[in-house]
Amino acid sequence: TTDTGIALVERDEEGVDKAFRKDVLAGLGQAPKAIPARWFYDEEGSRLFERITQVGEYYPTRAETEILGSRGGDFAELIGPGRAVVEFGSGSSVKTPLLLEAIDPAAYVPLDISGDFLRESAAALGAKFPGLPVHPVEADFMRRVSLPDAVAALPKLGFFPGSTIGNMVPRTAVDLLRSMRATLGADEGASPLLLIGMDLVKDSGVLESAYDDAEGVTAAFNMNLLTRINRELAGTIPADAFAHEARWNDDLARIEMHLVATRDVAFEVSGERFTMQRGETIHTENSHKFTPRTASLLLLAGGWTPLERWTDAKDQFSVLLARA
Ligand code: AVI
Repeated sequence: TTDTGIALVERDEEGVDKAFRKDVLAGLGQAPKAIPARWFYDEEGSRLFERITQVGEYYPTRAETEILGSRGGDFAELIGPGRAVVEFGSGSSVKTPLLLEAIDPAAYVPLDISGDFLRESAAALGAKFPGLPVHPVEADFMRRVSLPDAVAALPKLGFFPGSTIGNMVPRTAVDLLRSMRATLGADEGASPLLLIGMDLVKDSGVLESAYDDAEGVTAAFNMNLLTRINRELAGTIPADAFAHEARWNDDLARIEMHLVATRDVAFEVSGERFTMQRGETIHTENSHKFTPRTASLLLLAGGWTPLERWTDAKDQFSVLLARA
């Protein structure tokens, strides 16, 4: 799997992230080779991802921001004031303020595995909305999370922008949607809502450019995984023997990112030896794209009933509101 998943960091005596080593060794040892996309996001990877969101070809961030910025009236009407907004992943970006401004929430609860991101985004949001109680929770939201007592009695709105759900294979995406229901109290009889961003199927040329921009930022983001492996896992992977590739897999409706060996190579990682033939790839990411029907089906499979759906003016990206 190349899923974006998260787990609390456990290190060995040498400070090596054990899960990273396990995933990389297992992923390089299997055929075809694949490493989970979550390992892109070291400091450099996170910085490169921020740059991706600004390149011309990468439309999702702009399109989703357009939707959130232009549908405030609808959000106010359908969601209403007084909810605790629980954001899955830290929202220091421009997107979260757009939602908070529109619906006048009673509290904001950012959930993130990374305490650093969490504190930064909580502080930024707190400064922007001085009267709003902010309760950051450091947690792995792939599992059910206990929310702070302070928001126990409030109705909840889950917020999961960015089409991050698309980085998961359907089975994992459904598990996450079900965990979100549990985190938001649906199993205790509450009626939470979920506002979620889901990218749309479109012309494969547009999609492939979005994941292979002319400036090479996405290529650098993909290649940075090799740099990270070499640095953190005593790797000897020759970066000059690999090239970035973004391919549209039409059967599975997803963009796949691969690192393609441009010649036969042999290298070591954590003392283990691997060989690759020219043309063989390491599959590093899936980014699933949806149609209105597949988006609805996925939500339904995860225990959520779609209520409303919005797209940007160019019909590139969708934001859906669902109830548990
Ligand atoms: C984080 N995620 C939604 C991005 C996406 O579009 O799948 C990650 C990304 N990978 C390459 N470009 C952006």
